[in-house]
Amino acid sequence: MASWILVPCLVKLRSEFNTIAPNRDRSSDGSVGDTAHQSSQSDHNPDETGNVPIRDADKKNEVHAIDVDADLRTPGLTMEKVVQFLIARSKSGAEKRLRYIIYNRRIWSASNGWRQQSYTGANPHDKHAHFSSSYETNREASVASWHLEDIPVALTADDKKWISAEIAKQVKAQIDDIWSFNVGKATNTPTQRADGAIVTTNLRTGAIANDQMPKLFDAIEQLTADVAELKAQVTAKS
Ligand SMILES: [Ca+2]
Ligand SMILES: [Ca+2]
Ligand SMILES: [Zn+2]
Repeated sequence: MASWILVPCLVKLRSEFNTIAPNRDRSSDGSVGDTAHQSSQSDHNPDETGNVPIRDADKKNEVHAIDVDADLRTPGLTMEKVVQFLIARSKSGAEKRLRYIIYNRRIWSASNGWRQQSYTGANPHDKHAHFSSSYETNREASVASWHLEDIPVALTADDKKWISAEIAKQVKAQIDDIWSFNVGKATNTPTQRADGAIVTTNLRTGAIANDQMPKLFDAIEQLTADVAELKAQVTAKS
């Protein structure tokens, strides 16, 4: 049995790395064990034909580990962040598909409550992170989301510049609408555009009637809502 497959849960994990870091360096990526791995016990070895720590319930020749290059080439996103995110989810019990993670001279294992321990193996794992999966049929087969897209990524200087400019632009547009008394445009319905014209005239002549003031408040509320939505977008990005 020469052929092997990578367990689906790790195929999914790798594809999520590709989604959050499309330009990541892949030169230290790996799945199936090389000759060096084959001589020793490793989750990188196909489990029905190679030396692995666990005998599973099926006869599928599966590899239960991937190495992911640590260089994600994505501003604000580091392998450390991804590793800590997966450890936190595993620790909380939300994620059960991993057995252990090795990264940058440290190892975290399910069997040890995901406590950090120093890793003293020959390879320091500073160029890649190693993810070993469960050998339980349901877990290894699960392609449910790993939620890597939820990892908070710091805003770059360019992001911040863009957001500031965008906020300034939108606020200015709304204030222009209000200060040019184009209340109808700010609230953007035909009736209100018509009402807005009346308000405009009356404001200019200083003869605004009380029942027209709510239109102005509507416009201001719209401005507040737009700014709140922008803030939400900024929060989602930060
Ligand atoms: Ca198997
Ligand atoms: Ca299996
Ligand atoms: Zn590895």
